[in-house]
Order: sequence, then C-alpha cells, then structure tokens
Amino acid sequence: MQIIENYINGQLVAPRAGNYLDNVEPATGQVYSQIPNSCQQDLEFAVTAAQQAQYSWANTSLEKRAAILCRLADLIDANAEDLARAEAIDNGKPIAFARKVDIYRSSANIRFFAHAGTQFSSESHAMENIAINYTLRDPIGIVGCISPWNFPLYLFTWKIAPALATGNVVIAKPSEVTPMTAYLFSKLCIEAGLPAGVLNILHGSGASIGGPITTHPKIKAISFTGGSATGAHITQATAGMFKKLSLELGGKNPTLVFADCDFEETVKEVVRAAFSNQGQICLCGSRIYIERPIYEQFKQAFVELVEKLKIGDPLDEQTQHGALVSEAHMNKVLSYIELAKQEGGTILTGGKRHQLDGRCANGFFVEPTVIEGLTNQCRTNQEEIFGPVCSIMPFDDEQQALELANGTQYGLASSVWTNDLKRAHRVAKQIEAGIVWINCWLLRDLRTPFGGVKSSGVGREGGLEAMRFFTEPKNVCIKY
Ligand code: TXE
Repeated sequence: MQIIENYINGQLVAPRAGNYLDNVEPATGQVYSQIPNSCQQDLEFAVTAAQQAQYSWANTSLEKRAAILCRLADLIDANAEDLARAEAIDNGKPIAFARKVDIYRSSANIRFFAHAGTQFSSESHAMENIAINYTLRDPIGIVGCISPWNFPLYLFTWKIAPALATGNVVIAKPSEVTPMTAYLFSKLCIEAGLPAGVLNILHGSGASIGGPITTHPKIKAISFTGGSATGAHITQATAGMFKKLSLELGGKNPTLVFADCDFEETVKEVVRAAFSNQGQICLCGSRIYIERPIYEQFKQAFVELVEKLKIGDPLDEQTQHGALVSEAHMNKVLSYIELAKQEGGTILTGGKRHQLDGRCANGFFVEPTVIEGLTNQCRTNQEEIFGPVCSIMPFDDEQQALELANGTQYGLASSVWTNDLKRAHRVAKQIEAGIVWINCWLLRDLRTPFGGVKSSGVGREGGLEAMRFFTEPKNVCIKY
C-alpha cells in the first residue's frame, strides 16, 4: 500500500497529526493508497516555509524562475508514461486519454506560464504635459490553489504555474479523491531544484485542510476550481477578509446544432463534447439542442455513435470510456438518471451501471446515457450532473435556441454548429457564457480568457488574466 506524503519546505513529510484517508482505485473499487488528511498544524508549517521563501523567490530573476519551471515541464515529459498510468489508476480515466490530454497539458501549462513570466509587462498612462503614470505588478505573496478531481494534474498545474511564474509562493491542495499525480509531481519539484518553501502541497479533505487554507489570514488570494456550492461556501467563509478570489465553478453547457452544420463532423464532435472524460468536464455539452428539420436524423446517428464507445479497464489502450471517479459520484449520476425518468424522459441508450469482468468487476462504470423528452426547466436539464449523461431536445428557430441555451443559472461554455457565418457571430454574441466554440469543442489556446458567468464563477484564468490575478497592481504617478 503506497503512502502519500505532503510536500512542505522542499521535503516529503507525514501529516503532523498522523491522520490518513483511504484512496480508492475507481476501476476496481479497492483501496490502493493512503493520503494525509492534513490539518491546521500542517498548514502553519507550510505557511512558515512559504514566508521564508517569499522574498527570495519574488526577487529571483525572471530568467531563473522560467528555467526552473521549464525544467519541471521537461521532467513531466520525461515521466509522462508513469504519470499517465498513475492518473488512469487514480481517476478511472482511459490511459490513452490521460496521456494525450492530462499529462500533455500539464507540462504545456508549466512551460506556457514559464515563458509568459518573461514576457509579462505592465501599462503606463501619459497625461499630456502633466504627468506619467506607470503600473507596478508585484507578486501577491502567499497564495492558495485548490483543484478538483476531474483533471488532477492538468488543473493543479494550470493554477500553480502562473502563481509561481509571477513570483508568488504557493500552498496548493489537490482533490483528496485524486491525490496521486500531485504527489508524484512534488518529487519532480525536488528533482527540478525548486527552492524549498516556494510550493507546498498539502493533501486532505475540503473540511480538514481546504477550508483552513481559504481562511488563513496570511494567504492573500485563492484560486479555486470545483463545484458551485463549494465556491459559494468559500465566498462566505472569506467574506470580510478582502482576499482576491478566482472561482472556476460548474457548468451545464448548451450545444446548439443548426440544420446547416457539417452533419457527420458535428455528430462526432458532439459525442466527444458530451462524453469525454466520462462527462466529467465542466465544459462538457450536456444539453444538446438540435434544429427540428434534422432532429430525427441527428438523434439516430448520435445514439449509434454513442453506442460504439468502448467501455473498459482504464489501463486498456483501447478503452474510450472509463470509470467514474468514486462510488459516491457514480451513485449521484445514477440517481439523476432515475430522476430523468420520473421527469418524463425517455432513455435512448445507456441508463445503467456497467458491469465488467475480472479486475474491474467492482468498478464504478456507468453507460453513456442519452435522454430525450425532457423540458428545459426540469432538474435534469438545470443541475450539473457531471457524468456521462446528456439530454437532447429539438428547437425551431435561432431565437428559441438562444432562450433554451440561456435558460439555466450556469454560464461557462457553449458550442454552436452551423455554416452560416452571420448566425455564428449573432449567436456567439448573445449566449450567456464565458466561452463559445463555433464548429469545435475544447479547442484551447492557453492565452485566451477562461472562466464563466452567472453561477459558473467569478474571474478568468488563462494567459494575461491569470498573470494579472496573481499580481497586485500599484500605480505610480510622476508629475512632470
Ligand atoms: O467538488 P468540490 P467535488 C462539480 C461537479 C461535482 C461537484 C462536486 O458537479 O459533482 O462539483 O465535486 C476542495 N473549502 N465539479 O465534491 O467539493 C476539495 O477538497 C476549501 C465541477 O469534488 O467543490 C477539492 O480539492 N476547499 C468542477 C476541491 O475543493 C474545499 C470539477 C473541489 O471539490 C472545501 C469538480 C472547502 N469548504 C467538481 N470543500 C469543475 N468546474 O471543473 C471542498 N474543497
């Protein structure tokens, strides 16, 4: 049984109070490692280490910081196979997907922000013949990064990389459900020569260590990705403390398919948008609206393709659809399928837990599920299920499509499938979402703003947005 350790002050250490949580492999249902359930004592140790490292890291040259971060990115690449395997075991996602998406993006995140750090500049504002203002952008100091289980190393690095590149010292907490790759990453930090205390990784539950990180008075900014309920909790818990908050929360994203789309390509991509990572992506398109003239034809082709997805052991290279992350999450997803039936939905395909043989006989597998016949207002179409469940519905015109798309509390991402250029622009402008993909899905340029509106969050990540979040602007005004 592998025992995971915290990473504090440049060293791997056991939790001070000696408390551990079980870590389960979703594909087998078996406990396979133990993780520290850190508490306030561990946090104080980490904050002290971070404070000691703060001045020196903030004053390390941009070039040197970038070199260390690039070394870390190279080490991820050099260990990509082990990391992909660890991610597949820990999360239940197919290994081919973990390799191509999770681990590839983890090193890309770090390399991207290493370079961004050397290119980042601040503004100046001249006032005719009166004065000049220039803006200094200093690191905030100690910042907290809290990440979820759906893309464990990918989202972990997406947060810590801009924080470190801009000269902050970091206390990071990966999800307690998927701690393994962050633990392996801490070993790579030691190998890369990241100075002690610059990054500290504390493992444990939200209640035991997540909450204390968010409310610690010395931690001045929190970058969080997770559920909207947790985001609301963090907002309340930190009210009056005047911390900077970046909250990337849930989604219930619309997919709008117009009759003039490229039919085959659209069917293929809409399946990918709904079911990638077993539907456990905040960007997944789970409400699919199809223009009525092609509704029946699209439905048939869509269901046919969904039924071809190969469900299997995440460690099998051929697997396209792995296990859900935990038993509790599987039960939540299955309960939504029952709810959909009560709400009048018809299951077109899927709808059940999937039974595999051998090693995966007790795994948390759920069939990719397509539902029709639901109203837009029902809970199935309003609440984030975060699993392999989507709902399809017809629409009659562009106006109705927009009303349906905008008819939820969420506003993270959306995709629009059409060959009508003017319509694409019109719809993109009117959709209430932080991200609109036209004739594509999850095509990511790391320079673009990433985040949502309404209950999907506050603030943006990515590119300059992240660099600005992790720095404090100070205006200096000089009179001529
Ligand atoms: O998320 P949580 P969970 C959604 C999705 C999913 C639901 C719950 O709908 O079903 O959220 O998933 C830490 N203070 N998303 O339970 O609880 C926690 O330990 C500080 C969408 O995993 O929000 C973990 O590290 N931190 C999402 C992180 O917050 C706390 C991805 C996220 O956990 C905390 C994942 C607290 N009080 C789930 N409580 C997306 N948008 O990508 C928990 N945490």
